[in-house]
Amino acid sequence: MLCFQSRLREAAADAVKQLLPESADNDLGSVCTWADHVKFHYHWSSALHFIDTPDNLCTYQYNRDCKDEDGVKGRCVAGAINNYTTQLLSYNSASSSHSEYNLTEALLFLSHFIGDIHQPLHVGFTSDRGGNTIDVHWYTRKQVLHHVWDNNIIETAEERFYNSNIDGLVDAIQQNITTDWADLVKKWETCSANNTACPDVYASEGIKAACDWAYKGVSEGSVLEDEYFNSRLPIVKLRLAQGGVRLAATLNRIFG
Ligand code: DCM
Ligand code: DCM
Ligand code: ZN
Repeated sequence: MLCFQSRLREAAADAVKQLLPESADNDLGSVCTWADHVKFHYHWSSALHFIDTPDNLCTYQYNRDCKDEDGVKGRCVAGAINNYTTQLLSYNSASSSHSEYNLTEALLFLSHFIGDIHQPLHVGFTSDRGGNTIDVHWYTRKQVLHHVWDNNIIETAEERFYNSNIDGLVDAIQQNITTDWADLVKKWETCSANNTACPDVYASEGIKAACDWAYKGVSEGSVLEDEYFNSRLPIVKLRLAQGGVRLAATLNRIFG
């Protein structure tokens, strides 16, 4: 999960500084995994990390797909992004010092969920739970496909190309953002008029990427190695970059 704090304008940077817990030492990246740690404690939040879409359709629709197992509306990562964005907008109002919401938690959830919605298999098919029930081998290791996309591709890239250092990968992505992808970045940052957050756009891209790259060519028991790794790593880098850029752009809109 990337949080390009350096892309924040002054107003957003100040608000983030105010809202972050002391222990974060003004580093948004250091708390981006908090939402995963509280899944067990805040049980209601575990359904907010993903969207299940109908098997094999490769499309996403908020009204159809954004609900939990009991059919409660908005209980998915897109709904959560909208909800925490709305909560954080109350920071700007005069009563911000006693908002009815916990805006620190709202910031940590929003930062994490904008990352998650960009992970291809976090917008996946229903029956395989976003690749969680598809057993594969990552080279020689047993793994589920979901974990390959959340962790293994990133970790293998770190080991092979960046001396096992996550900062190396992050720097490479930052570098791409300011050079090769500079024109694209402007498009990533924009959100439709009057909208502060655009999770439906990200979710639609996500299920397309899941179909075109994550699920494609994979079946139960597949052995995934160099061919899969080399062809999918660019997608992983692109989605990490989009997630980071869009988080910063969203925070700039919220606090701007
Ligand atoms: N997940 C998902 N789609 C689902 C269920 C879970 O994308 N239908 C994600 C959330 C976690 C990971 O998969 O990142 C593992 O979930 P769990 O611990 O609930 O099995
Ligand atoms: N991740 C990362 N570096 C790693 C492993 C994972 O940045 N070495 C990120 C990718 C996903 C997130 O962690 O955005 C996985 O989150 P979750 O557990 O919610 O699927
Ligand atoms: Zn998550």
